Amino acid sequence: MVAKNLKLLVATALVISLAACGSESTASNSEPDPQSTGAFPTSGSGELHLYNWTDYIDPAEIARFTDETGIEVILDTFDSNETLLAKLQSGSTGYDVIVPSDYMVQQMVELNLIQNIGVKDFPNAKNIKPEAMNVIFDKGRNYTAPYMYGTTGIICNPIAEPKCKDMKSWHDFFTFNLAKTDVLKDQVEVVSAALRAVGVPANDLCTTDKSKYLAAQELLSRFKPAVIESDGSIERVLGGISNVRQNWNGDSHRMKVENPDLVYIYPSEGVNLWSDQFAVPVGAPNLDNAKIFINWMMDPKNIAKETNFTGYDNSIIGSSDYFDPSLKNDPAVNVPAEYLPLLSPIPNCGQEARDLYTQVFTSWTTEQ
Ligand code: N2P
Repeated sequence: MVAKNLKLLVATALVISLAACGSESTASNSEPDPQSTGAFPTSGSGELHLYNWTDYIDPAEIARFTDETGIEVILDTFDSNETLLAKLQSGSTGYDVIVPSDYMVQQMVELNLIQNIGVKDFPNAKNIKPEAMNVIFDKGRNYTAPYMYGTTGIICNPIAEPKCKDMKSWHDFFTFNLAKTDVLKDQVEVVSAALRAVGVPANDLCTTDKSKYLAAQELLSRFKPAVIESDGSIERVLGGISNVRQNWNGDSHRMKVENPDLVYIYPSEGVNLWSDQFAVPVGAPNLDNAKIFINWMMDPKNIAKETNFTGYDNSIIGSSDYFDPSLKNDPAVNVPAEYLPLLSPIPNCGQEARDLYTQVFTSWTTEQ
């Protein structure tokens, strides 16, 4: 039952991805770069520079990886795909492994920012679930390996703010204007939710119809959250600084473990389903260590520890055998069947729509 739901969730994403791909370009299927071919590295030493989302990897697992491999991990963090992209575009970063989301992978391939490392030939690539193998942003898995995936909904503290219990939709979220409302600092998440709230359907979230963005902008201009921030949500919600928040499901799960009164809401207009990926920037100084790290993370026991830490599901076969029971019992993580039709992949838009997202988000955050 549980496994079936999780499988359905990913399958739903893939079916919709394939259906939605249309004229969007897709990552190429070319052979690995000559410099990255050869036998798989078996032992390590030296360093690995990891650039990851904030609070998105278990420090104890980093330590265990170092014990097992001799590779020291130096961690730096970011708060959005756009921050990650800007960092990579600013020039040589020294990072060996980065963690972009699905839609950003495709942009990074097109911009020649990440390299074809031939993930499909890694020893643990056999553990990737079939439905996560032939993904639209990296067909056949050359550039990326799966890390966590999840959804973006609303977390509500109904004891501290009884009115958030009545929120059924993104429209409610943006118009109730409750005190202590908190929102992601993420242009794709905020603008796509606002577009949904003004009636744009999931399969049209990359529209270039300016009237839709004007409607979203008008809605947003009357929305005054107390906090616009992606990081630190767990502390704010558990500490009573925020009572209602646009939130990722894994962070929501971690909050719910501490405060079972919290409710994760699946807004009726639809919910973004995203998946984060390991990738290696062009020019990474420690390519072998990057491969060893990514392969280590595709071991079911190792990735299960990350799921248990982050609260998000993953796409590695056999890892759910090691999941904490709290994950399987939480509707924020194990999506109830009735909500599955609401999920659609986070939009991977062309440049024109991306620019419109940026315009709406920038003018809204500037006027706050
Ligand atoms: C958790 C990071 C979630 C990543 N702090 C969302 N793509």
